[in-house]
Amino acid sequence: MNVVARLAARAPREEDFTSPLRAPAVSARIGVWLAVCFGVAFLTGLISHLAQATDPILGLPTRPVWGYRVTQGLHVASGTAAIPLLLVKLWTVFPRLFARPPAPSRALVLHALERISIAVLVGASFFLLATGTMNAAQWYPWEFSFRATHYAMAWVAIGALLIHIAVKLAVLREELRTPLEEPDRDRGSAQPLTRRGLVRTALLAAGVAVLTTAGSTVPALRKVSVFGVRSGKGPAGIPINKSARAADVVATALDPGYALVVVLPDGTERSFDRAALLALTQTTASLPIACVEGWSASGSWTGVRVRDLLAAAGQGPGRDLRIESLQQRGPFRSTLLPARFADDPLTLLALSLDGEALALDHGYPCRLIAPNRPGVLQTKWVARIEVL
Ligand SMILES: Nc1nc2c(c(=O)[nH]1)N[C@H]1C(S)=C(S)[C@@H](COP(=O)(O)O)O[C@H]1N2
Ligand SMILES: [Mo]
Repeated sequence: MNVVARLAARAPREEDFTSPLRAPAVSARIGVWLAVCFGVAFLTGLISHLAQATDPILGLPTRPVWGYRVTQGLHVASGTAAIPLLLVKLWTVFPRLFARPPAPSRALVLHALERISIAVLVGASFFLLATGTMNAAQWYPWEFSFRATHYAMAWVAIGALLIHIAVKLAVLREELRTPLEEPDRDRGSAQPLTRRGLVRTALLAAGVAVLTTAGSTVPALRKVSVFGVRSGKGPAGIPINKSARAADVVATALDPGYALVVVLPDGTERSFDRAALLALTQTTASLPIACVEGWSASGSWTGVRVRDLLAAAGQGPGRDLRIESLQQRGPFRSTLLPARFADDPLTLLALSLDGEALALDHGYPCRLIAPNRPGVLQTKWVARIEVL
């Protein structure tokens, strides 16, 4: 016998796994919940990806102001809920790994194709849930671009999921109609957990996973969200992602010679020091910072409307803007502000937060804050605004 044949003879068989909890009726029910979580995560992920598009035509509308806060909160919550569901689902179908393939025939080809689509689905799902969780925890032990890779993998996962659902649709329908408990099940069985109990436990675990993390975005859950990252810490109760020190802007932000430069399309430059910004009409807006990582917090920001600043510099509305930070390095030092955001009455260059001068870590001397815009685009320590 060759090595492969010997190993195959020693490997367990599908029939060797005897737990009555591993029933297709259980897999089907958990699968439905899992599909709901994946569907929500996929759609909200598309919204997030669109919101960060570099083309000003794409991207989100400016209302509702809390839109991205809700969609991104849902994105992270549905991904989090999917983790225990996926683990339980995989446990219920684990013995299928040891099913012996059919003899070479058309059936074998179909079998192989189905197995490959499942391998892709499971691999992509693990990748998405793991990298998403690590991103929410701000841990990037990889070299690739998180956003591009997570996005590409989402298409792989959703494609494999649709194939999987299509292949299993008949079985799924049938199993969802099958009662969870076996009718002849001995009431006094030694098995401590019933199938219904397993499904409930999986859903409960998903609920607990969400409740213990969602406080990062739902203030009412803060006390129970023991795993919530960045909940309510930081000046004015708004967390800090990148500190002034980490961005290496402490000296330039505190420099008494600081002035914001507005560059007009003809190349002329207008400078505004902080006193000049404070002398312009001040507007207050209550707007959230909603980070892609799923945390969010609302603040009362006061400062100059971007459109008022442009008017003071002699520039009318309708133009896309490039916003640049004092920060010299890093992907978030510069962002594009499409015209619809620039012209919006709620888009501010904030000078203060909750009635106090902006903290250095929140972007002093001034930071961008716009409605329904991902946190990653709310540029801090603004140095230069270029009219495009
Ligand atoms: N210049 C600059 N602005 C930035 C960032 C940055 O790294 N550099 N981080 C962004 C991210 S990812 C978020 S979520 C918000 C957080 O703002 P806060 O630290 O004031 O809460 O700032 C954004 N603005
Ligand atoms: Mo962020």
